Amino acid sequence: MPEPVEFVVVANRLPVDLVTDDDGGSRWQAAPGGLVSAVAPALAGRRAAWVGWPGVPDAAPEPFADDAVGPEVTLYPVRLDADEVAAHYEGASNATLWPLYHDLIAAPVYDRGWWATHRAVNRRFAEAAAAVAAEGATVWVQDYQCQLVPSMLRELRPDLRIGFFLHIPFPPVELFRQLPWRREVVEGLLGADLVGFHTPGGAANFRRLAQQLCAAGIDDAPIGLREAIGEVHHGGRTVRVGAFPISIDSATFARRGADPDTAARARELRTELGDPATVLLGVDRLDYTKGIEVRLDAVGELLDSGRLDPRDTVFVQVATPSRERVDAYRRTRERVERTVGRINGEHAGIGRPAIHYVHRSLPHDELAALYLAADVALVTPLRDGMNLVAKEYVATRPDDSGDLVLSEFTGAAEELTAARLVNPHDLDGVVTAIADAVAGLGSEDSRRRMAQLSAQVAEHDVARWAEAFLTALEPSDVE
Ligand code: ADQ
Repeated sequence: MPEPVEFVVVANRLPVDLVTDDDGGSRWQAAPGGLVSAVAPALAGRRAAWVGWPGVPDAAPEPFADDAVGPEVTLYPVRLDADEVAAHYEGASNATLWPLYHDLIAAPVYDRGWWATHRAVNRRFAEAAAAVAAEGATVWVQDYQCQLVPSMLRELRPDLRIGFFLHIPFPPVELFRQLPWRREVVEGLLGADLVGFHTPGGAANFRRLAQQLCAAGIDDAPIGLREAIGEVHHGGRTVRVGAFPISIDSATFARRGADPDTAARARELRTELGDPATVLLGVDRLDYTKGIEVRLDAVGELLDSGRLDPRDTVFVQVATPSRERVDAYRRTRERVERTVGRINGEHAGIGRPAIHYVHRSLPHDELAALYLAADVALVTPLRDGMNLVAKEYVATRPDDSGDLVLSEFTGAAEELTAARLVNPHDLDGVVTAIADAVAGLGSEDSRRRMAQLSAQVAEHDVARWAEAFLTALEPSDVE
């Protein structure tokens, strides 16, 4: 067993996934998604540990290091068997909590068996973290799959400094109260010294909830919470609650965008797309929260009405496969692919699709070239904690060209106020915003707004996010 360390990250997944190749051999591959790209830079140069599941059932490799986070970070795989993956990950995390926290876009399933497993898996994560943390170490617990870990870990190791960050929205109290295990979740989170959310609204929802569970006596045995600004007092401890909007490594994206190789690849991509006048782009995990269908419908209407001409406009939608064993995801994929097929059937010329649909993950460089090649990025989630793609698009473009259509229901919209903000439920509004973005390309107005967005993202990068969170997690003088 390697030496205990001063800094531990706990997340449902390790930053690398164990993948099996066609020849039966296995290797580690960088895990997809926003969490890893945000948390990994905070570990740079620290002797640290990362506790998480390696992404496949039954795998229990020894602790190891990987280039994804550097040689100083020991990765501790937590073994989950196939039933636990089904109940904790696909069930309680992705079919209960995910839809509940994203405003019930899909109906949450409340299954007691799933929850019992979810609890057991959270305990396993807490035990693994307790085993690797040095006396008085800082442990940073990540996201909705691990909300019970803070209180379990505090019970095992009261000496630790524990932070928790939620990467998805925290819902309004009226929705959260549906959860049969609501009290357990709130108490789980209150095991932390600091609970962080993307937006002030999420933090306020949580504080109100913690207060209500006590003051309104909703549960049989109120847990005695008292709210102060940014704080909840619970069990003789003070838990800080705040907003820490996450971001990206803006300089790295800017560097990629300014690289002549990226520019050359972007030109090549436009040629491959048939040299259209306008390229629209969407990049998402294929998730029902991302509003992929909203933008497909909007682009479809613009093509139907002739306001966009398929001979000079193409829409590239990159959709990374995600949670494919969860029913709602399978249905979303079917709907998206049917709609792409219908629009192409009606508008594509032979050998010239109106919509290019890519259902796989792309390497960083290719993604950067796409960001550069695209005139307008369409980011239209029905609900999203932050949305890093919006920030990546803005940060990659070196010359303030382009435009961003951004849903009001993303955390990013609270910071990127110079984007063309849309209500994704208002199809007419989305149609108009896309048409205006295309018509306004190259205008003084779009350059001014892109410059504003670019400055915002450059200044508020992920290092600043991590530093703000970890500084707030340090013990204060008044404690
Ligand atoms: P996600 O729901 O995964 O993250 P997002 O913030 O957009 O959503 O991050 C996705 C990441 O995956 C981006 O870095 C993007 O570049 C990458 N990606 C997406 N599709 C890709 C593809 N086809 N190929 C390669 N890379 C791809 C969750 C929350 C968000 C929150 C983040 C971070 O749902 O609201 O912003 O965590 O907290």
